Amino acid sequence: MTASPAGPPADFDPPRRPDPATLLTVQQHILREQDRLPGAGGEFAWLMSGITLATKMIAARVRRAGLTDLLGAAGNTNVQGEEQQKLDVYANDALLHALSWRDSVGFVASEENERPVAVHHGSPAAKYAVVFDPLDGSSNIDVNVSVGTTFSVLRRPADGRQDVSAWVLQPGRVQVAAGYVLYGSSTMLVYSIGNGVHGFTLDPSVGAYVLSHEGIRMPEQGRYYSVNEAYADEFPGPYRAFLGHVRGGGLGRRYASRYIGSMVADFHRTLLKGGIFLYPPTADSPGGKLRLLYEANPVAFLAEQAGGRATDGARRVLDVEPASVHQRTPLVVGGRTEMDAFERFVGGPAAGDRV
Ligand code: AHM
Ligand code: MG
Repeated sequence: MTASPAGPPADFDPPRRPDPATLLTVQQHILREQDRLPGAGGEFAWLMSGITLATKMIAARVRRAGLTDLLGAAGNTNVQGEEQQKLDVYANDALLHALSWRDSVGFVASEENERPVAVHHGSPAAKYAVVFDPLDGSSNIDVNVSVGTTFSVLRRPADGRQDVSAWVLQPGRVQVAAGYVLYGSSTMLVYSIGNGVHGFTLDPSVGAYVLSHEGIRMPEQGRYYSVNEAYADEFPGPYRAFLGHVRGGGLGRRYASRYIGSMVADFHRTLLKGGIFLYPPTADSPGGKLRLLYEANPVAFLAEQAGGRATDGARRVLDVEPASVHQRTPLVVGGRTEMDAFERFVGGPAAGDRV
């Protein structure tokens, strides 16, 4: 028993400090990290728990996709004119549902909804907008290849404006948090609130995302380049010249190509192993295919936080001022060596503008 300084011995044990060697869940990590965000209280962690809950629901469905009646098209087309998969619909509903319980969420915008959805917009408690692609790479579902969810959290406009444009159409550099969940051979959540990039692996036996990759740094040079080379004849000349330079050994080593066709999976490899991922302008998509707000911006934020860079071929992705919710952009993202070389061929932010 512990002796109390002024009286009889205490009838309780001293506090038990958490053992740093024990498991750290993403919720504990967010609670620890959110102190860095000005004005964020418990509601930010509660918002993020909506994303972790919904993505665990999505992961459970993805894991059982071949066992249920969920494979194949739902018979609808989304705003991009693409066929919606049933899992797209489920994933979108899961995120919308989970976030609609969070008072701090004013608006959500999703790849699967033509217009942003007002959640608690108008309430003084509403501090954030959340934009997401609920199931990226969904054409890969039927063949059991990795897919992902991407998300970005934006703060409500500082000037008090209440129009949806002011809430949602903000440049990526002001993202409060961004991340993705990769439904791969394991399910991983990777996120940043501007203090490095941290990865958590879903332990299905306990249903928690557990810290597995703290402080991820993108290698300065990798061994892979990642692009849909079937479209190479349509790429602008400087892109083709850059790829020829890489193949020809111009970066001082032999590169291999890797292309999954799920941006989250291709980016995840680039983040961990280095190299470069490109979705250039093509004849079909002269402005690029990927979406700025909920695909390119989260990935660009994570890349910069991990020591890499991201450009649209002319500008830093995070500096692009969005004009519409589903705006597309070319995207080139990678480690320092590859991005330096890319920018010598294609252009990009001047060195002084880089973060
Ligand atoms: P989606 O949002 O309709 O799933 O499309 C985005 C996906 C990305 O995950 C991937 O990088 C790209 O489309 C692949 O496109 P392509 O088949 O033209 O190479
Ligand atoms: Mg997508």
